[in-house]
Amino acid sequence: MSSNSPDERSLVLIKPDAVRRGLVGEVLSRFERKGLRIDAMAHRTMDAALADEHYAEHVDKAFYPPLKDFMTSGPLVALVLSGDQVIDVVRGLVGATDGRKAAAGTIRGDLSLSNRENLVHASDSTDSAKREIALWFPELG
Ligand code: 3AN
Repeated sequence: MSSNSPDERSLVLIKPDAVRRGLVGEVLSRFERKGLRIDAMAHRTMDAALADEHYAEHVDKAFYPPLKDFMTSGPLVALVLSGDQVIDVVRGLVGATDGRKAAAGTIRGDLSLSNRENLVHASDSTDSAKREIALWFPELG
């Protein structure tokens, strides 16, 4: 990205397991210490319709029904983060999907033992970030 391009944005969800376990501050502080900016933040509970839209690419997968139950099971914290190459930077901080396999030093590697209850969602491309930000924070559009 050239120096005069606007910084990227990523949609991040600190999932209900992180809220229940009291890990919101821990997760947020990792993003802040990295130097990323918090452009928006909201305490929300995902309903069924929002889950189906957010996970549109997964709705037909076998793991989706329990994932939907989990994601709608309690409040989460939705964030828009920005910074240089934020999408890849955040995916690196979060770690591999399965917390049992994620590298030590990552959020999932340090704090999750599950591939469903894995604490954080983070956009995986600029297209998904645009779509997800419009879904969660339409006012930023
Ligand atoms: P990531 O969040 O690492 O981008 P995706 O987009 O492949 O992973 O999957 C979305 C979410 O679905 C994951 N964060 C995880 O909670 C859940 N998930 C993915 N794969 C599985 C699986 N095999 N079994 C249970 N849950 C899964």
